[in-house]
Amino acid sequence: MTFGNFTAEVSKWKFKEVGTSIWLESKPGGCAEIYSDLLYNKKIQDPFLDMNEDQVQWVSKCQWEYETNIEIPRIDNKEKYKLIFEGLDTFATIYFNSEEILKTDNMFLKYSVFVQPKLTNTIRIVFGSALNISKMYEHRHGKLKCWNGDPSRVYIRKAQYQYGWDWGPKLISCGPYRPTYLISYQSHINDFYVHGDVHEDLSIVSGYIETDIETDTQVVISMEVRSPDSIETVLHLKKPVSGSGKFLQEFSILSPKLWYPRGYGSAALYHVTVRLISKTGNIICQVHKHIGFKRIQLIQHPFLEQSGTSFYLQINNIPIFCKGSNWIPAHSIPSSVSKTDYKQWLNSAVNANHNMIRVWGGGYYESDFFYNNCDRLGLLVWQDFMFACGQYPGNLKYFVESVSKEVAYQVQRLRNHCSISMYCGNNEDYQIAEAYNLQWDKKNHTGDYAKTSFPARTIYEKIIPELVAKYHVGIPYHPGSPWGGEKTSDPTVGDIHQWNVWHGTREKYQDWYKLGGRFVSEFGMEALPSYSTFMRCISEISEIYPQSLVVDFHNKAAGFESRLASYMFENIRLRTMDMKSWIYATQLMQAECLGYAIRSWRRNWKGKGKRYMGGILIWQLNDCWPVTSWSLVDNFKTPKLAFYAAKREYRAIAVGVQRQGNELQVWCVNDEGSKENITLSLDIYEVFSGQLIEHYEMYNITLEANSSSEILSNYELPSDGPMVANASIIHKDEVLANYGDWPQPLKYLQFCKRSIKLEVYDGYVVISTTMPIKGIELITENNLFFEDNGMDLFPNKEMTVSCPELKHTDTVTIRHYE
Ligand code: BMA
Repeated sequence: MTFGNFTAEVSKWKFKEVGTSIWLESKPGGCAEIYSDLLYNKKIQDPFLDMNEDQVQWVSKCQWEYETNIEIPRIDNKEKYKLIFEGLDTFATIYFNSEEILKTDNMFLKYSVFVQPKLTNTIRIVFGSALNISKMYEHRHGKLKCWNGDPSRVYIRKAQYQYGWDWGPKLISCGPYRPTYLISYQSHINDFYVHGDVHEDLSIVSGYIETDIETDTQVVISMEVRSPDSIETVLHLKKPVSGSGKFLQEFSILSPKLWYPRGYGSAALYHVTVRLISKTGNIICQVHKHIGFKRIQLIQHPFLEQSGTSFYLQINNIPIFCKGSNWIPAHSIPSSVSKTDYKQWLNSAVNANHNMIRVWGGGYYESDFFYNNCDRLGLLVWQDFMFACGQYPGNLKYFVESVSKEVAYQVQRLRNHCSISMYCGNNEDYQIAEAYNLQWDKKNHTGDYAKTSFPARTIYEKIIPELVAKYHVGIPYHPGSPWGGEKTSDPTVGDIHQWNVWHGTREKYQDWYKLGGRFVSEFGMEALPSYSTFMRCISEISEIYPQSLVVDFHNKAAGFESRLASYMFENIRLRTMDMKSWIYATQLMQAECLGYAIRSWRRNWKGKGKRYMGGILIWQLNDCWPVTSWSLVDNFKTPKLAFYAAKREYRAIAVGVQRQGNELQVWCVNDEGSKENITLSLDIYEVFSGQLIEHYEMYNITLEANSSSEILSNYELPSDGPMVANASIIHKDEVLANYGDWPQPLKYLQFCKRSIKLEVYDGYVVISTTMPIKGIELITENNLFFEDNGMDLFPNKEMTVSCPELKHTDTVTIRHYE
């Protein structure tokens, strides 16, 4: 917030195609993009509806211009006037009162220009066609390798997913997509940064506040740090200054309240305010930030009993098992994502027991609002730089210069966010190098790879790490995702993307336990979104069936028919192929698949010196349009059943069961402190009849702190028919964790008729059964959110499922696997 000076923000643009004469009003709000503006004016059909995406491709081939007037309250010759663009997508020529003042070519940069305004001013921006320009570069420099989208995309610094992805439409937009404003000042705080080093015994944080100011006169900088609970003023200092520059103020805080990721403590944030104060004591300018302090290490040490090295984060001396998913842009048109949307999306990550989210490299650097919320929620952010699945032209001067500015700017912005916990050079560009045999000499560490066919190594191995080390000291940097070891697929070093389920060799998901790595930063399975989502994106009801043209159009994954079909046919009994049953079946399959992976991989978090796996990130949390994809939650924020599977498996305490032939192994993962006097209760039921065959209890179990504990290694199942095992971890009558392990594949199971008792109340339902039931889905007509869904239910384990908006008069229907 600024005082004294003024800020005039653009709230409304008008726009037209270059060369035409009719101006149209932009969507109100000040952040504008061509697709949303044309849609707002009903000049195009909704690209998310039916197959309209194909009809709107002409838009990206045109040039567009945006114009607005900006009024200012006064002109004072003593003041400076600066026009600021938080984000321009991408090739913009900007005119201020008819004079050209700036040309841009990078969507990820903030631009500012000093101007001499009048009381009323015109800003006009002409946007070139990014598609035509990237094609022009490609024509000039040659076609480069890539997966997903038009390969010319790698030549320009624009959100790559807009060129089309295996979950997203091709909508190559343009426009002033982030805020534009004019500020005036005599003295001004451009920014400040708080750097804090936490001592290894956590007893003190010491560092500095670096304030970047501009001033012609003598002013006083005041720096105030208040404790996270706002009660205590930890620091309040004033310092006179008489010129522009960066001012450093050292500080230290004894017994600091540190920032912890979710599940490990509170995400404590100090309140830091920097002010400029005039000679007369007036506040001229003030900037406020919420700052957290953490000690972070990426632990990569060798093991005694396994090859390779660990790969996990240690925060405030606590080893953290990262549980989360990958974040893609929440909309094909970035400015369409509202603050409410961001909050809801991040809350869904929290609701699914995430402690980490990976901002994937094919989108854009998110707004501060996104990261502020991650800071507040204690969500660790794995931040990719914006390169994905491509051979980038790291040998071209214009490209390297633009990237260097972008990285320097973004790191200096992001370093204010305590949630940032890992920087990563790119997404899968090293895999591209492997797939296309690009020249990648692993012994060459000169930092100059411009003459090889993999010139972007200079960016990932020299430019970015140097800038991260300069501006955000102490945050781990990883050159790529995946990266490490002899090959990017090496499961013993660094992270891997495990796509041999779905893509690759199409392994069975029951074999996930063989497919882990030190950190799996991507793996996934597709499922259809909900029926209501199809109702909203397909206008002809006759097109809403599993194999229809339009349903298929809303799936962009290569070979999805055979991949989805093979996992379905391997696992799930299909009694009918009507749309609702197909949706349920694909969602159940996805939920089973992801549940298997998380359960078996968390088992490898084995305690000191044996942290064989340090994290799991599901591909992907969200969608950018209505589509069948790997997401947990669809574009209209309706969770799929896999959302709940992730939520259950990511709980702080979770029990796992693995079958080896006729024997069961049982373990329990525990992210909390150690727990004693734990009981394991095992109920074995015959699947068809649902009859209880055996009950077994084991007492006095200790769950080790922050690790998995093996409980049973060879419990023999009765051999007369398929059996389902229900394992519960109990402490003094409280069930801490519960899981049902069914014979695989599920398609061979037969059941006698099941019944579920359902009671509906305001805000919750109670369900119970006399026989084990798989995959219960609770549904209301208006899609209300249940806190759990798609769950298994066992006799004598009545479940209360909260559903805050439910009324006792609502109709709740139930579907389950049979
Ligand atoms: C990964 C991602 C994306 C892609 C996904 C699904 O490798 O990095 O590029 O969308 O797989 O194929």
